[in-house]
Amino acid sequence: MFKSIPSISSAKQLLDQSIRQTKKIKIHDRDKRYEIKKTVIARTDRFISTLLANLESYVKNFPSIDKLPLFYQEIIDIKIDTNKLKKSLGAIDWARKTVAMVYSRQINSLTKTGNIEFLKQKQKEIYGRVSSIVKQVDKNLLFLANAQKILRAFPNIDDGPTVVIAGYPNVGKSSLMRKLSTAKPEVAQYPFTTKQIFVGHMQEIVRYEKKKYQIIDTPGLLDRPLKERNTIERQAIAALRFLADLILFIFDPSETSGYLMDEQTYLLDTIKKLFPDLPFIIVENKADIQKTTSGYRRISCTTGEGIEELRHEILSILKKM
Ligand SMILES: Nc1nc2c(ncn2[C@@H]2O[C@H](COP(=O)(O)OP(=O)(O)OP(=O)(O)O)[C@@H](O)[C@H]2O)c(=O)[nH]1
Ligand SMILES: [Mg+2]
Repeated sequence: MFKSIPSISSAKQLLDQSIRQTKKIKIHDRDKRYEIKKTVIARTDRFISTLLANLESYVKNFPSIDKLPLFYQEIIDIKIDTNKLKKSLGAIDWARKTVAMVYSRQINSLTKTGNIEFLKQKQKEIYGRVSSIVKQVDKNLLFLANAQKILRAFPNIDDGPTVVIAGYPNVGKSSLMRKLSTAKPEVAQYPFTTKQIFVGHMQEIVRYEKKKYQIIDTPGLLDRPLKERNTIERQAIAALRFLADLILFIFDPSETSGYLMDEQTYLLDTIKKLFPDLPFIIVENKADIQKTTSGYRRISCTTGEGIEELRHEILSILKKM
């Protein structure tokens, strides 16, 4: 999705890179003075054009945030900060325009003069002014470099039928994802192991035709108001809000997760209120160590109990989407 964004250099790297491009340039002329003049002009030109091409490619290859699917817009705001991202892109564009303007104003004095000392002095002046413009946006370049790394690591999401797994931390969401799909998110015995959403797929052959459904593992949620939620939890809410056609809610009645059933039940009620129009499948995991009489489907990611029946139920709902 965001693979075309180039990696972003710092101001110093950009300037060094652009200078390096000029080093090998040498224009030959029988007249020594002309030779020097043409070489200085060609080098300055290459320095500026390399710089402008880089700055332009940064701005052009960043996606227009407002045109992205809502889920990506929300995740960008959570993980990067949309306002700061827009400001940084604006600053880079300002630098590009300002460099181009400075150069277009100075280029005449380079071409018109016959005085070599003056020419070299002018070239130095242009390099100095341009360098200070680029250095002014160094912090913006740094911000974009970090944003680019985050964006490139984003999973690809399609708009096909999607089930989103939700529940308290440590209840076995990622373990279930590993059972139901080919994706292999990390599983560990502490809360908030999963820090971002993971995308996997479930497949089914219907009359010789392969059908693919999306399954999404999310970070754990605590039962608390949205504004108190941390950036990890907010990603789970964004997945539920923008991607889910079906919510698969997992309880851990063994409470080995560290969370009481009461808390988990409150969370389910909260999520049901947030998404009243979505279908839910509610399961109790860790049936190998705790059995209840609640009547919810019991599964165990450890022994595999109930997993195939659950797969069947998920597919039968997604198939109708
Ligand atoms: N006994 C038992 N343990 C399980 C079962 N499923 C998961 N676990 C264990 O529960 C712990 C948490 O599992 P995860 O799959 O990482 O849980 P999670 O909900 O993804 O956790 P977060 O990503 O932190 O929200 C791990 O130690 C798992 O081995 C199960 O069916 N039975
Ligand atoms: Mg997890």
